[in-house]
Amino acid sequence: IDIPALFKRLGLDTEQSVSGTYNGQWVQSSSGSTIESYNPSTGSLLAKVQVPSTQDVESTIAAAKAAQIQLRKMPAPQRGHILRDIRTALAEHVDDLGMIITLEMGKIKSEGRGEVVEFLDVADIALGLSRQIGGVVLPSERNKHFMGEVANPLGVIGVISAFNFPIAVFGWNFSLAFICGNASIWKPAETTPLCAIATTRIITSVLEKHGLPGALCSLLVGGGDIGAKIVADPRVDLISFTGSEARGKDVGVECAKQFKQTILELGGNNAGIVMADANLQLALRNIVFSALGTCGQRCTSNRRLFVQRSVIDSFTSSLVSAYESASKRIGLPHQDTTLIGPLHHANSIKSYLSAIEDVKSQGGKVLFGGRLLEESEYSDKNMKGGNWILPTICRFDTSEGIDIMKKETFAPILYVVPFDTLEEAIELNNCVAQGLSSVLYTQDISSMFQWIGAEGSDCGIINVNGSTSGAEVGGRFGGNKSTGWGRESGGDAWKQYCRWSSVTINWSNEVGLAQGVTFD
Ligand code: UN1
Repeated sequence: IDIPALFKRLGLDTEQSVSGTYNGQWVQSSSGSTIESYNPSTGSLLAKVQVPSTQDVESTIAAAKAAQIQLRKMPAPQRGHILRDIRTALAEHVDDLGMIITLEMGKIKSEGRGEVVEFLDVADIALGLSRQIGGVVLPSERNKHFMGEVANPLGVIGVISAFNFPIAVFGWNFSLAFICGNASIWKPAETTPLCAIATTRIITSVLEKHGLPGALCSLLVGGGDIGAKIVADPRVDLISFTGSEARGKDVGVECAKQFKQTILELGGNNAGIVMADANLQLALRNIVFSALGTCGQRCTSNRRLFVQRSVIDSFTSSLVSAYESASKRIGLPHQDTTLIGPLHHANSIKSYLSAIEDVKSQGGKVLFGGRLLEESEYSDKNMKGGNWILPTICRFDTSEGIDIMKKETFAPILYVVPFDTLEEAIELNNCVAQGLSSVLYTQDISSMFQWIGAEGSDCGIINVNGSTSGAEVGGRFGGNKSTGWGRESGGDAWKQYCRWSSVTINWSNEVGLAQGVTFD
């Protein structure tokens, strides 16, 4: 990658420390502290970004609030037109934005670009919705009374996003929040600030061209302490948080104390179930994608795999062969031939290695991987200094009492376990705290319907013969149980960004009381 040229095209001037605060203007912070962005593939420093001071946070929230008061006056279809221009500007930079994701997060080129496309796709949905958001008109039981619902803007939306989808998840929230008439304040992961700065630059230049305040798309780059300030501030009306269950719990509790709305997208511990009657080749291809894609660092990555006993041995050996060939394509993520990039952070290596230790001490067998990639195995000398590991398959004979399988480890570790009946496999799918995504491989129609029904998967996302990851934007995205219950992206997720009111208008000259009450 020609990094200086890429930075230049995205307006990133990284000669000195870069501002990480945008609130209508890029603020040179007086905090004196910076965070550093590293390339996970090489370990090299990409940029230093200034962390906002308490005063910067304060002025940013105030600016977002003032900007929202201006936006809420604008009819939603006009907001849609502006979003269309934002979409066009982002689409013009789709390859460069994809590449900055590849550079800073470490996902492969096709997945980096795909993530930007995910933003564009949600912008398409939001543009259409800008002419459709609203409530229903209801029949009143009273004479000459009108009843209905109105969806007004909610206010200021705090979006706290994770490193693994450093642009798309903000894009989902921003697009819907914007057409619903809200301002957003984005606190990205502290390890992916450049993705956020580049995206903010593009969006705000369009807002400004339309004479709107850039603070409608405010940015505060920093760590958990900055996020906590946004969460604690009463001027922020909704927090959309993506991250760990532990952090999510703190966010949820703080918001509950203030009766503040939340969208939480927390841990996933996603399972696949392979029935003996499945198209096994199709299952294999899908599992390889969902277990290895983004190097196992999607919330939707396939982590647990239950295989019917009669086919488990042959299926597992095909899986091991597939991992062997995929591992020959571990490499720098911007190269076309690469399938598997690095782990995003050096800390992820620690959790990967400690999970492998737990697998061994809890009776699991490592069938493939389970170690760091050695320097002699690097396909490019520039990989030195990066976070390189081998994707891993572990086999357990039972999942009972295996604590490591209850936990989401953000790395490509797949646990394979046998089962006998579909009911047992569904029970295994549902027995963890998390409930994000799931998939069943079968060709049997009754199994499919059982899987999607009341006695089936308890996850927010249910697939058949597809993969746990790679959901389309049209569906509501999110999970149940400890994943957090919130929904983003498609379906009726937009409703969460509105202030809903039931409206009754008496257009007669009589007092009309409901429920047959008289009060004369
Ligand atoms: C995430 O991992 O937080 O379904 C989002 C998927 C993507 C989004 C993942 N469309 O894998």
